[in-house]
Amino acid sequence: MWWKETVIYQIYPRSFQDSNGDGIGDLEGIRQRLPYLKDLGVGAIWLSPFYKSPMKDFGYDVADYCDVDPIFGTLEDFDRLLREAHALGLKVLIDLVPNHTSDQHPWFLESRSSRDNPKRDWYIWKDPGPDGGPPNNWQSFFGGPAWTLDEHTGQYYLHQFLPEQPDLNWRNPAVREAIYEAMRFWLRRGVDGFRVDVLWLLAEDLLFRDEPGNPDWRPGMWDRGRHLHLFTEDQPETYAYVREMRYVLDEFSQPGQERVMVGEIYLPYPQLVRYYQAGCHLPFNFHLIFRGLTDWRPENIARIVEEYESLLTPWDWPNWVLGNHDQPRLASRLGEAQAWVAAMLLFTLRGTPTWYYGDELALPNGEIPPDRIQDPAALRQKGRLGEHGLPPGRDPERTPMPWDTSPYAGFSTVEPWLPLNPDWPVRNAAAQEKDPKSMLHLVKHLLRLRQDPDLLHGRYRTHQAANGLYAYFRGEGFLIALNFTDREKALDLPQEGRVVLSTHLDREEAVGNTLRLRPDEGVVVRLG
Ligand code: TEU
Ligand code: CA
Repeated sequence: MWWKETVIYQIYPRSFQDSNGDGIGDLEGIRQRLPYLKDLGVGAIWLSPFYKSPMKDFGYDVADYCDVDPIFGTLEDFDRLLREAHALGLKVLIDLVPNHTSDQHPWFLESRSSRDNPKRDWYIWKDPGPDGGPPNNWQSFFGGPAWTLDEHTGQYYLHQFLPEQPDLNWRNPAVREAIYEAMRFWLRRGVDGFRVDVLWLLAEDLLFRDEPGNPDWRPGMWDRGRHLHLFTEDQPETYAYVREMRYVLDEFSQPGQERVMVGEIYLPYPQLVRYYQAGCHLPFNFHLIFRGLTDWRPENIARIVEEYESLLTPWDWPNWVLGNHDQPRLASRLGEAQAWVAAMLLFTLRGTPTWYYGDELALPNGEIPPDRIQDPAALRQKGRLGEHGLPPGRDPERTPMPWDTSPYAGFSTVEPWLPLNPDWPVRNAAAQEKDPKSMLHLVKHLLRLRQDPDLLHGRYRTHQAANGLYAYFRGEGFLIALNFTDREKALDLPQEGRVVLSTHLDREEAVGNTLRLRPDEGVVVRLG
């Protein structure tokens, strides 16, 4: 099945390629860069939202599920992009944002117009609490209460994110059918599936109970962390909604042409894997992001991999992620040398990897002057979403793709919406293309190598996870050895083999019973 053998490349449309000189990336820009993606060797692209939107959360506030925002182009531009991607053999996933709409969506404008409007029940309205304040203690992801009072009708509406992103009422079958119709609109156009935004937040507790306090919360942490989310996350009803979405996808699926659902789900493994059973093809596994990159040691990474592998049934296909538009850049979290090692890890684990645009250049976090901050999450709450010592908000990981040394790095002809990485004159795709020892070339080599059936489908088995070294087998044919340190290491091999790829891109050679690894080196060994 294609989605088990592909690599998904995430594009943040605002930041990939501007084609009309307004400093903001667009669909036509992405189309022009398809050859780059084909040459890189990825098999699918996922586009973050490009729907009509007031852009309060840069497209995650949708005002029309069935149209393209003029900033990004037109429906014709989309169709052309899809057609050309398919002609190159690239699948296209788009971002579905079913949990909430924009407050400017016609559904919400109707819903808020009066208490007896037929669309009132499409959103979640509640009377004020006994003290006249919000109905309960639920907090938004972006700071402050998850409730905003609508003066005109005297009730509060729920929003897990910005007040400009009211939550839809998923218990209402008419709401569900409206979202499924939007899915069909894009499936008929030919999209290969959806990355579904905040899939684990679709339902909330029907009794609207207060959430219990989080004993680990300290002042200065994000508001959302004040409570344990027993009533706003991962409610049992959600599984039924996931199943219904899967039925919609299956209406349009044929063998070899499955339309797939990739679910954004930040949950511990035991809860995460239940989404497989509900029908989600790939519930995003973010554990390397939130437990791995924060504690980058072989013992820890091996535990993250083994726990996951042990919970999957033969029907569940694994997947791995190292970065996205909500998380600091990989290269800034690990340092460039270990980012290369992490790339080798991601592309040689069992399962479908998702790669964030620019990470193939080891793009660092952008430096955002205070007067150029764009991310609403950063503007609403100081510090980062829950983490310490990291840059404010999500702009640093959303800076424009540096293509070459022409003005504005070939991204645009004017100053881009976010600043380029300061080192763009040397760190750009064209420069790395010319340098056979660049990270770009490492990624290309890894993507070609992983076409081998053992790397695609062979089972995973840990060989060693100690002393700064992490080594594992894939199938019968491969051993991957990763040096997490900046010191030389040696590893005993169970059998002889051949180094077929080093992260240093400078050796291919036979190895006997001892494998020597240089500082920050990872290697793929073909056994036998
Ligand atoms: O993200 C949901 C989400 O949980 C993150 O914003 C989370 O708060 C952050 O990763 C913590 O570091 C999705 C989208 O990916 C995000 O861009 C949107 O802002 C959000 O939903 C609302 O649609
Ligand atoms: Ca543009």
